[in-house]
Amino acid sequence: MRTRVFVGLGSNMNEPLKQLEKAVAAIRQIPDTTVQKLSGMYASAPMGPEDQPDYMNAVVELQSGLDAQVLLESLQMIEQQQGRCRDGERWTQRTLDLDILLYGNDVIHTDTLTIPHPGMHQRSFVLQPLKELDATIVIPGRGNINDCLDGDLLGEVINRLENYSWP
Ligand code: ROI
Repeated sequence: MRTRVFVGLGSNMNEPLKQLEKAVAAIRQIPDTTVQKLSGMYASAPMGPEDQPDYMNAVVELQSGLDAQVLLESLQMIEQQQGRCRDGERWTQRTLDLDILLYGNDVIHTDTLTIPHPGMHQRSFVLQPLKELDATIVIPGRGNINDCLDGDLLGEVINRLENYSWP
């Protein structure tokens, strides 16, 4: 059985756009997993400390037969391959961030994984690209995506790169 999964991508170091493109190429290699759709590419001001470069953000839709924890480990391996170090401070710049946003309609709380991704319902750099993929999404525990977008967003400015197309 395969599950519909949405993964958020973010980068603000070492050519962020290339980092996201490389990450999607790597995600395509994850076993028992296919990329169904890619959102547009978004430039966004940093949420959190402002003394860091702007981000590139996007969302990918997958079908995966992997369970959420195994998928998480595959994504963390890709983060590491692209030079992410996790020992630094929270909410600072990063070469690559891959977050499982939604895993079917599952609600998961373990030591390593919280799904839906905490905070996603308030981040326009997640909600806007997600809405492009499916405007009818319901975030378990948070409601309809449009209601989230009309709600209490943590106000970063985001900008869709209208001329961008994925390689
Ligand atoms: N801000 C933006 N705009 N995009 C991100 O992907 C992002 N990721 C983060 C923090 C530092 C919270 N801020 C971000 O982890």
